[in-house]
Amino acid sequence: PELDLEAGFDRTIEADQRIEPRDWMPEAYRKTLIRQIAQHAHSEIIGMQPEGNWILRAPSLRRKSILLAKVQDEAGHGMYLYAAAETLGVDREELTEKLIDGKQKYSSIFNYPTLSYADIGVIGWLVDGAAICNQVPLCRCSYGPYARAMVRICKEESFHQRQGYELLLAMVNGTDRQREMVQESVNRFWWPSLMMFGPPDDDSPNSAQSMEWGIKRHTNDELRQRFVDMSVPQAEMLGVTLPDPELVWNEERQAHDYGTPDWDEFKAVIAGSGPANAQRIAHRRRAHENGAWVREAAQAYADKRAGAGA
Ligand code: FAQ
Repeated sequence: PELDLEAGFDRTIEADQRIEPRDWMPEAYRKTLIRQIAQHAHSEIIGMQPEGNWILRAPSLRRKSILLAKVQDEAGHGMYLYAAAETLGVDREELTEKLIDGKQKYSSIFNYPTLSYADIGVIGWLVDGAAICNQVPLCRCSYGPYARAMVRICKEESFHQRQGYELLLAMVNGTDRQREMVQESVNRFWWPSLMMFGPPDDDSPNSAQSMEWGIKRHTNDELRQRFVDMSVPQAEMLGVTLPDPELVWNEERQAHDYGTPDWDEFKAVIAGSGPANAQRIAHRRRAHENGAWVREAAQAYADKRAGAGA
């Protein structure tokens, strides 16, 4: 019977249809999805911190309400994604524990500090831009609940990218000092944004299997290339320079050649020693501990209702 089930799973993948929570799936497929969705959910939640850092210092009421809305959206994305992970038989409490114990990863990008308000624009433009490039193909992921969560998330990410670009347009049309702030921020965020796509293909242990299963639809390097090609004309519009002397249009490939990200830095950051790793996890742990009373109260209420119903 296991063989029949496996053949059924293979047929569903082959036909490019969706696997749903109650369907049989290989344990390794389940494990890979839990790993990727949990990492994605944690990224949304930890990703609230770098921008949240500027809410109280936004330069106007308008900027503040935009930023508040964006950061709240990230919380929502984290919630959908934890819910998608829960359909695979794990629970959110367990995933949160793994995050704050450093046993599950979150995106490398959120381990860099936000040093000026220009960073809010650059994160929207480059970080949300990279997220969209990576996530639009995930709307066709073979696992139904993850694919469906991605549809709404991608729509909201598009709004995030536009708000970032709009902020940058305002700044580059402002004073020399504002233009310098934008360039300085682009210099810091460009390379870490390229690293969001993961290690190069020849050093990406999960890609081949995830592509076979229709979880990933493109390799890390394919999506990174797409992002570079998309960002170059946007940088020109803003009048900023991308900090890569090797960045040049390649007529033959009909794509840009670009330099090599510092993969040693990437490895250090995902191993936990990036500029802000310790601070991000400590903050998340504190928030989790301070929220214990809410979880206890919700549990007590649920128990009371269950008791009343019995
Ligand atoms: N950071 O074999 P691969 C957002 C790990 S967007 C940290 O290539 P895979 C929106 C990888 O987990 C950011 N770790 O792995 C937002 C694996 O380690 P493991 C979140 C990374 O899974 C914007 C190892 O390296 N988006 O949050 C990274 O096939 C603004 C080997 O790598 C997603 O998570 C990295 N950059 O491909 C929020 C998208 N790259 O687990 C707030 C969904 C790789 O074996 C503000 N995820 N690793 O110990 C994916 O598409 C994939 O998981 C990849 C990695 C492409 C990230």
